[in-house]
Amino acid sequence: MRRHGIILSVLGALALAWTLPWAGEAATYKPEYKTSLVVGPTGPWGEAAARFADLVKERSGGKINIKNYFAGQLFAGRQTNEFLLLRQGVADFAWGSTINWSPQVKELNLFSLPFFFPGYDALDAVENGSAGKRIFKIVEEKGVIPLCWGENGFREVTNSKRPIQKPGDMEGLKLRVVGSPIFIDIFKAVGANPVSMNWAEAQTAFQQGTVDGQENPIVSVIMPYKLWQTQKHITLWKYAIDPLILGVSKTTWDSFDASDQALLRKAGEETCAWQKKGAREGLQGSTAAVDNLAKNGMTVVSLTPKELEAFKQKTLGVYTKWGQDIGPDLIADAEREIAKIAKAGKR
Ligand code: X2X
Repeated sequence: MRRHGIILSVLGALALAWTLPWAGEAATYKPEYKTSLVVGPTGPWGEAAARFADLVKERSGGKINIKNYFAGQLFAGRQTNEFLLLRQGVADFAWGSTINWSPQVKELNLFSLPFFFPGYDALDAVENGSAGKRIFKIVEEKGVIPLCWGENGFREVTNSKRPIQKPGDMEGLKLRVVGSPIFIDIFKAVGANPVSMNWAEAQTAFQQGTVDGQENPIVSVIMPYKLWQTQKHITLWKYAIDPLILGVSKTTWDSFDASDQALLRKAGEETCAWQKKGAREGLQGSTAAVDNLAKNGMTVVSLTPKELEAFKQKTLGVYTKWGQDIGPDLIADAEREIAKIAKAGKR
């Protein structure tokens, strides 16, 4: 009996010795976790990153210290490599645009299908429904843990040459697009001359006038970057939506204990909700954002349903070409959600 007791206590001591380094694992957290962003600190996208870092630092008692690397500092190359950086653990976190991740996660091109999402309700339904959950699962299987959906926004086209009202107005316009192939197809289809370029380089191209235009959301990008300084015309056509995903490298994620994972999830969800609201400010149920563009000297073109249809017709080939890559089931799933929203009289 006594011997038994000794053996047990020896085993107990061994077990304790074994667990001690693990119990002290908090001490082995990295001194700094890196977050990648394509954009700068101004606007809802960049501000959300700062807010998330502050929240996590505060709630973890300073244990999880996130530093934001704005304006593409971490990838020092192509912005469409951001997902790879996460996968390799070069970036621990990213507030990533689904466009930039789409070369690695083909299903994310769903959001770039031209004129597919009629409005915010449809988008929310797809993100929160089974299609969104499937996409998160795919992202996770590829080595990135998605915490929540954020938003860059609906993308509108701007240029320095002329108002765009019909596909013919695109003729000869050199438009900067992201280096994700579906955008080349879309803009060739509507008659423009698309050139892919990183966002950082695009700034110089706008200044020097080596490109005529670009496409990006109003509140998250056009306003913080004051694009009216180089481009006087904007056409509101909501042709594509650009959600963000707050993602964590799986290697980094697995190094956190369960309670810190829960902390990060909760802080992420709260920050994403705040960020989405900010990205829609002045666009949903208000014209404040568009008014602001006009005040800054832009001519604003709104398209009638018939005019929109003319652009839509031009881009039908994009569906044929990209449908297989995105996945017909995923598209059908999203279409069902969008139809439900329309039936409820919303968009
Ligand atoms: O590069 C862009 O256009 C931007 C900022 O919207 C993205 O990162 C997709």
